[in-house]
Amino acid sequence: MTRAGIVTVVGRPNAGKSTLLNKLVGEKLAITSPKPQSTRKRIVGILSRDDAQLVIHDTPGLLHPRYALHRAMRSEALAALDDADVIAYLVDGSRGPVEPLHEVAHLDTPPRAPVVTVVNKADLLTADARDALTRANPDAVFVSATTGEGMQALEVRLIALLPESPFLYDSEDVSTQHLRFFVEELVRETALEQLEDEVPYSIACEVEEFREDRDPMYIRVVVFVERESQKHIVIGRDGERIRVIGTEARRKIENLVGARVYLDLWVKVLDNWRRNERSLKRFGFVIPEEPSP
Ligand SMILES: Nc1nc2c(ncn2[C@@H]2O[C@H](COP(=O)(O)OP(=O)(O)O)[C@@H](O)[C@H]2O)c(=O)[nH]1
Ligand SMILES: [Mg+2]
Repeated sequence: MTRAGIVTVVGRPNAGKSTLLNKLVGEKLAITSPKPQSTRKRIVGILSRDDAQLVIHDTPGLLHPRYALHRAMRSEALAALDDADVIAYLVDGSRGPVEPLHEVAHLDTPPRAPVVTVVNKADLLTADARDALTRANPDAVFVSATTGEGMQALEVRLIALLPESPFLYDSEDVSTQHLRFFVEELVRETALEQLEDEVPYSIACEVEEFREDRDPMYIRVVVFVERESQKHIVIGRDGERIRVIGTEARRKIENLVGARVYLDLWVKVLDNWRRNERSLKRFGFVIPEEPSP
């Protein structure tokens, strides 16, 4: 008898959802950042054990939507909640008491799937803080997605709640998403690391050409920004900043694909794309009909 199903990880921005996905799967699939809202689309990672397969869906943080991109991100997180067989509700333990999921997600009805409350960043907790959280949340699992503390216990809890089912994917698979998507994400993560203020949030990346048959592999990525002034910032004086982004991103991509890569980066302006539904659709975002509350 095997168990298999979807484990959806939800929570506020910066709780450590993407770090947790990477730790569970043992691969760097999802980009992570101290800057909030780094995850915009669902990321799927697959963890296969002898008798269980967890198809883990990492989601954008639950936040109050302020513009069209946020609405798409929130609707993606809510859709992932709907798809879940088990929900891992991740909270940052260092930020005080655990708020109920339905409040954080503004849900009218409780989710269908069972919820496991996961208190993350246990490595930052004093003994007293941990005691208080344990008393208030006796069923919570304490983990640290960075040190790996509590991962085993979490896995056991999640597997016990999965339905009996044959494996949904080959046990060798680590994701259902294409290499191109991960390449775009790695370039975006690197841009996030190298840029400050509002610019990181204005970045979107799109693979234009992907030639696996060449050595080195040829990959052209367009880095979109929202305004001309941001383009100058991303390129930097004498092209210095885009060169640093390119070098760093290429290293990460080479790690992922296990081959030499020639990364060709172009910076273009797509006016106010975060607020423009047509641009968002072009980047593969699904905009809900009605603005969410
Ligand atoms: N100290 C500590 N930091 C963590 C832990 N998990 C995540 N972080 C950090 O929290 C920040 C946000 O992580 P990320 O996974 O991007 O959060 P997400 O927005 O929920 O996906 C990053 O700087 C992570 O390195 C943890 O267990 N302990
Ligand atoms: Mg994330």
